[in-house]
Amino acid sequence: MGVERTFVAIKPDGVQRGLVGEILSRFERKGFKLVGLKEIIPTRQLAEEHYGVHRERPFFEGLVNFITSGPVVAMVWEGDGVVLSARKLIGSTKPLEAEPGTIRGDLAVNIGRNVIHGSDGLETAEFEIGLWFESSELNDWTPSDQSWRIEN
Ligand code: DAT
Ligand code: MG
Repeated sequence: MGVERTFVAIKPDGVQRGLVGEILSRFERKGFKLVGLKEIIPTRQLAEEHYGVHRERPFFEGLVNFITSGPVVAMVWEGDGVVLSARKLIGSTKPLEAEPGTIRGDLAVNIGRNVIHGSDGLETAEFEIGLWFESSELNDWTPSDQSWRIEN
């Protein structure tokens, strides 16, 4: 699979509902490494670029209004196969169809308030990380327990 990085964002509903710690801990417990983290209220321009593929969809305006309505917790997570795995942890776009055990399956009901975003592929991840973060905001680091997990 190989080491990857993905962009994950807790949307304004997740922040307003006090779910930041709950969501961060799911990625930590899974075993992924946090390499970037900040809280920002996105500008309209950032939101429109981020959701550019949905520009022609009827929900686009509402989506941009919502994502710019308050603080978003933006993150970059690193690990083996993290792009696809993060999408699995997050669950289906429609929270009522998301499996229990996933973030959306456990914590949301409304498609327009589905708590969290995760990049849908490697190329998207690269684009979104570059859009939301300066490279100086991302940290290369080695968890101190990493060697304990390697048999030698
Ligand atoms: P995902 O966030 O799972 O990648 P997406 O890229 O298809 O889903 O859509 C981006 C966001 O847009 C999604 O998280 C919530 C919103 N959205 C998607 N489809 C919608 C719809 N039919 N009505 C309202 N909001 C929608
Ligand atoms: Mg998407």
